[in-house]
Amino acid sequence: MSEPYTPPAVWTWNSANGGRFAHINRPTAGPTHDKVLPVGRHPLQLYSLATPNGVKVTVMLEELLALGHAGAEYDAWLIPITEGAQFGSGFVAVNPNSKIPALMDHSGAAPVRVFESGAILLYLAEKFGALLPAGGAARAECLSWLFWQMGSAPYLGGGFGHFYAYAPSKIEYAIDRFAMEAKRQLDVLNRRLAESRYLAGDGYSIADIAVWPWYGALAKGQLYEAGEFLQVQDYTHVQRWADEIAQRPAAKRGRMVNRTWGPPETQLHERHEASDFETRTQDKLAPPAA
Ligand SMILES: N[C@@H](CCC(=O)N[C@@H](CS)C(=O)NCC(=O)O)C(=O)O
Repeated sequence: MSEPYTPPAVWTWNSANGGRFAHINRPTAGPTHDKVLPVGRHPLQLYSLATPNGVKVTVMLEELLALGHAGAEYDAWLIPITEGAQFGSGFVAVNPNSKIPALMDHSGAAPVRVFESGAILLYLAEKFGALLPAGGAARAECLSWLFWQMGSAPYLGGGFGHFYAYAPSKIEYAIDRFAMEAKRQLDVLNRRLAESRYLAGDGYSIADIAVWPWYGALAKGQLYEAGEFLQVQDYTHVQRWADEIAQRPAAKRGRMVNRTWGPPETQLHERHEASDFETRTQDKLAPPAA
């Protein structure tokens, strides 16, 4: 890759472009290999990884269980995306877009597939009648913030995060453009949270569950090591909201599920029973101490 760059008449794929995820990126869709997905004993089968998009769904499921919805019991299977597991035939049948999270609901006469984290949150909220206001202005506000997240986070992750943390060279123009947008988005949230305890109003909802794993983590300096660069401490209302959600037991549990990095006590590679949080899978798999 050289600068300045003049695009050719027809784009061609340079599979080794130096980006951190170049080995899994490609310009075509569809499966690369045959792979049947495992199915556990619960009606809800989640295929995911503890990235911010994955954590939305595991926090939601843990919140539903905490509210007493026993039907929200789930098996969470690990999809290691850096190894290309999202391109297996079974996964692509659940999500033709080959990205985590993806959910199968086996509770009805015919299985239902749901992909896109926002669609999964809405599906679960409607299925259990929880964490989404029933109608009127409150529901409209909740859905507005939910869809704000779905539209905004690609600028944060695919824009700012990519060019600040993952691109093979630092391009000032790209970092400037997306740092400005990331700070603008933080300010949008900060102004809303100055006037409202939660995004949709007084009640915690799927809007908070969608936004917290991205912007709560960003505000606490846990994304892209960009806390100082973006001066995240200045967004005091986002800080207050992020700290409050981080204290919720379901948020603490949800962020552990399908997590394979960080301190061992923060990881639960697969989740099949509530008791897995006490006897974590990797503990069972770990060789006995010498
Ligand atoms: N809009 C999607 C985005 C999902 C997404 O980007 N997932 C990433 C991990 S956070 C992924 O699976 N990437 C694998 C790939 O791009 O091959 C959602 O919210 O569900």
